[in-house]
Amino acid sequence: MKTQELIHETETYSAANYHPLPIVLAKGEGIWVWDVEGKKYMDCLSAYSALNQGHRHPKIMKTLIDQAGRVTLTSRAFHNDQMGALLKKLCLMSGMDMALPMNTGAEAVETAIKTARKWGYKVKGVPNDKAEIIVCANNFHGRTVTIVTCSTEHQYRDGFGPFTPGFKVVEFGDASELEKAITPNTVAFLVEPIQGEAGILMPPEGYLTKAREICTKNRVLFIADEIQTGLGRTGKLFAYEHEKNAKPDMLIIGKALGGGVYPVSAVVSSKEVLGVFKPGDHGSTFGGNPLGSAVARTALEVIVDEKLVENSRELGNYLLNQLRGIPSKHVQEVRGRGLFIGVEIKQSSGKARPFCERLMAEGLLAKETHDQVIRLAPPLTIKREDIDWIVERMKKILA
Ligand code: IF1
Repeated sequence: MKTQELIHETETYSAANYHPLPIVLAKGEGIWVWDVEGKKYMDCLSAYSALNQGHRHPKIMKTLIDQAGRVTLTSRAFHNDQMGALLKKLCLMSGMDMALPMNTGAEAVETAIKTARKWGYKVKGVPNDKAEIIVCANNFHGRTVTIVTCSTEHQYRDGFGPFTPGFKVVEFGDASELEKAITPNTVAFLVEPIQGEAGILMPPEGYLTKAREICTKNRVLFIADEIQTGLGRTGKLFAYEHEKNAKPDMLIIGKALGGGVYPVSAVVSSKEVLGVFKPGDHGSTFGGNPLGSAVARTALEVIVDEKLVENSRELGNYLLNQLRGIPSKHVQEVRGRGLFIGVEIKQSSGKARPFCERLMAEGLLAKETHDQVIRLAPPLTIKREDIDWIVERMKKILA
């Protein structure tokens, strides 16, 4: 079957909750993918940063196959011989004490919300059912009912009520608004260190440090959703490290933790915070399973061994500078950190999607975000000559 037939089949049987570019992928390797017609493309979306290690990284594939030959799923009713080593590595890398493994990002965010509430009642002493969590306007934390409660995007909430009480929204980047929103019942402030879906928005310098300070002063948990920004994407292992003294109380990690093969997510925190859980309080059939745990441990090893964080920082700076040097009347702004880059198209030049379609015709896959922004986020295994390849194509479509 070729492209049109496959798209027709998908559109017939799939709920229409996506509007993909008209391309059907059949193979991936490293930073490259191939469609069913055999045409080769560079993947500059990396499955929304879930493919930081590239497609089918050989070390990760070896772990996947080796572990599949032993045991894949045990449930948490029994211990398995892989989960502990993953969580230990995750804690050592993030400077935390304990982790709680889940599968998808949304589940990890839900877990963080439950943890913060439980901590609020058991440790901080908030009266029952009064816990408040502060989130930011234009956030993206996932798609569950509770998480879309936090969303300020009409479409993400429309038709999905009634919603979960206990959330307050403040402007992203405004620390004084955060401070004013805090009450004695506030248990947490949940934030993306760089807002991804909102269009790769960096907060004003010092915002995270200030937010950390305000949270400490008011005994509010500072929670960073690093599902998209973590594990090297922004040129640091975690994006909060771009600021001084901004270490969160809780880190939410997902996407690239699964090495591009398997959904693995986790909440990582201190003993005081994750220590609130007792057996039976929370769980997941697949969370912490041996196949995912083995894959995730190798996924982390690849990030360290292949210096992907450093590569992201270096080549991200290089790409940012090259893009800024492209003369074009269509570009409003080029911004980003590491290999997490947004090229904002001027309103007067139309939307970003036609630009992404032209990039696709040039063999470069990128997805627009929020109408005006072309997002460039290739696998962190990318090399300098591949960056030059991107720049050539960007020059062509922005001319
Ligand atoms: C979709 C966006 C990216 C996330 C952060 C939690 C989650 C995500 C910071 C939930 C997921 C995704 C999901 C995907 C598109 C995508 C996305 F444009 F919608 F915002 F990446 F930029 N926190 N992000 O970015 O993780 O449950 O999906 O594993 O189509 O919804 P998940």
